[in-house]
Amino acid sequence: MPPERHADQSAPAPVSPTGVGYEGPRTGRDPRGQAGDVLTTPNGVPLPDTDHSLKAGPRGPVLLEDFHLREKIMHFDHERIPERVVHARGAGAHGVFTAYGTAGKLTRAAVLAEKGLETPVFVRFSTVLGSRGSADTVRDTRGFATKFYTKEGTWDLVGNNIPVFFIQDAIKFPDVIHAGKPHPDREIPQAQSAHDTFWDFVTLHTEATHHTIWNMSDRGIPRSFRTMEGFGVHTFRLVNADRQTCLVKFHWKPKLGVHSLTWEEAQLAAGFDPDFHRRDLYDSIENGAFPEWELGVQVFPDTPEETFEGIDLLDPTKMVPEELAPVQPIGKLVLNANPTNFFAETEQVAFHTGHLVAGIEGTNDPLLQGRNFSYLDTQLTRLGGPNFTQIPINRPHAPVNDMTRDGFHQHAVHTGQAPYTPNSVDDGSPFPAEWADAAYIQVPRKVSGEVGRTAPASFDDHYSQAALFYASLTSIEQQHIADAYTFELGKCYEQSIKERGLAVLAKIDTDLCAQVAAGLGLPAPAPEPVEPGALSPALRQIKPEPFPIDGRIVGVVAGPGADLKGIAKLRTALEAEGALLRVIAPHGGQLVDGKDVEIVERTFATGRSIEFDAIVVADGAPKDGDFRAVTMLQEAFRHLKGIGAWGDGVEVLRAAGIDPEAPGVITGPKATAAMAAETIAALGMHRAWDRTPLVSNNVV
Ligand code: HDD
Repeated sequence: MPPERHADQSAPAPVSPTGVGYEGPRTGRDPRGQAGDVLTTPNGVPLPDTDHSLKAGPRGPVLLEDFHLREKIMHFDHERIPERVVHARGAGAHGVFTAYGTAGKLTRAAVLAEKGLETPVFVRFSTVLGSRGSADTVRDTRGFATKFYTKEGTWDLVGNNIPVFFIQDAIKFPDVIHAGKPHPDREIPQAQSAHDTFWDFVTLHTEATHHTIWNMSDRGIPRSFRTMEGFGVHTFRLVNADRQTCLVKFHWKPKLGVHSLTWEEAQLAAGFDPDFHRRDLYDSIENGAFPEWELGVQVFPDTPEETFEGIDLLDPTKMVPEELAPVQPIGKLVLNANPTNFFAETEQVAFHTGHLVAGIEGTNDPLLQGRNFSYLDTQLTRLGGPNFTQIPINRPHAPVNDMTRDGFHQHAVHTGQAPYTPNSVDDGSPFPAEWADAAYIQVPRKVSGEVGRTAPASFDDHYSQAALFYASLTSIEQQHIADAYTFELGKCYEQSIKERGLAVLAKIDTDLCAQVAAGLGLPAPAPEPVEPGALSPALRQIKPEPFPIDGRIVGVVAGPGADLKGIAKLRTALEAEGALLRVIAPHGGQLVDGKDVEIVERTFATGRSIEFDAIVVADGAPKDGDFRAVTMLQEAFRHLKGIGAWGDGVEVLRAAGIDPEAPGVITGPKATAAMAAETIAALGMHRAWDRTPLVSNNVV
């Protein structure tokens, strides 16, 4: 069930960006407006005027007695709160998690174990390095944080779209972030890893190698939040009703498959639509194309060594290939409602790795243990005090009966006289919970060891899984990695940093190292590749099978005189599959042909290839060679998108230098059902990968 929505949340009126659909000024109450008829102060005092300050005569000085002026400006002056120290840029949505019941043997946490149980959730996706106003499509890791409002209290799964992390011990977190954030003197570059300090750190601190190669892969530039995998990264411990334990790694698998932008698309989007991912999430939910993921677990026996097939489960720079431990589906997440207010929900939501419920525990992963401190601590500055669990978006959906009191922004009016235990004054309440209901009780485990700033020997292997990742990918994905390293190291100024970057690559793959060295114009160091072990094809995101196309967008280039009946036919076929069609024309407004009418949703001025997953030219589209239309088509071709044309639209393709016989180009005399089916098939494959040899290097 979608969460109940206040009137403010109703979808915007269907007015096109070009003004079509506008029916004149609204009459009556706008359902999206604030509730209440009369303007008041924050204290509820009705106001006749909020446009003029109180003055001694029209040209006179403003009077100190203008309470309204002072209150209004005072509040405005304090509207901003500190942005998150990392993951400042994000977008969120409400949804529902439904357990399949398949985890019943593993955990007593009802949220995962109880078949069919629906738990409300709020999810926030983010980039890591950029500020709140930075672009969505930069190369970076993405955050994937889920707050489960379970009946037994709140559980937060604070993950990323990459299964491993840069560091093995939380004590290094300030270092890696200081290196990745903009340089402290000039505060540039914004939201980028392509600069000296980042590469300085990751080439000196080589445990970052594995995460870095994932960032350089297509995972660093997702097509959409909806097409990202999510990972809990750490190993967690599940406890069942019989107090038996197992170790697990959490995986979110997107229904639409894992897909990425091309590098050129990512760069174009950062300029043409810096809100690219945020918009996609919002629009797809408004369009009813609800983003969906399956939650799965890799399950490992809880042995004293805490290893699986030789892989140290406490090392967050290591993953476990799915071929060794398949991901077992345990539930489904559907995001079905946008926030009502960005600040109140997306900005104020506070996640915490220590928010665990009965049946789910952490492990001794030193990165996780440090996080368990940081996520509480950071909210004190960000949300201004210790009572942030009382902010509406953070409120548990379980009864709260704690003994914390007072503090800044205390909203509860606590009753009783004895916020301590044991007590007799309040009849001894609250009473300790039964084991079956309670969390934060460890299944007894022995702890021993010499105190020291140390790490296990297995943490010294920094390269084998980076080599495994690279070796497991398709040659197209490998090429993208080589291009990304060449770009990023090429942006560094220090020669020694580039050389160290190559020395790291020499351990991952000889050919990769040689390619990057050639791109940098430096000699390749002597190869010393480590053994990658058995390959893991599950790591590939280019797959042979098609994925659903919900929310994918096809742009149709048209204009006065275009075949509107053909456009309508194509739209019907696409909408039946959950995709959308947008008409692109030289000017805004409508295209009319007798009774047929098409609303122009993008003009040659406002449209750009990046927002379309395929572009089709209609019969009768303009043939004046408008460079904007030509650019759009050429970009779509370069980015391996589905391209189509019917009737004399094919001439427009030819004039743009596009060979109608090229792979992934769909043409025909009319907009037939067969043509629509081919377009749908092309969208399902995400890109026409076999066109790759025809397009120039370093852009896709
Ligand atoms: Fe973190 C935010 C994910 C390591 C300290 N982190 C934050 C968010 C995500 C992650 C998704 C954004 C939450 C939101 O949307 O509000 N972080 C991770 C993952 C990590 C990781 C997957 C490694 C596996 N983080 C990590 C370490 C530390 C932190 C080692 C500190 C020792 N992270 C923070 C933080 C943030 C945060 C400073 C900033 C804002 C916030 O927590 O609420 O506490």
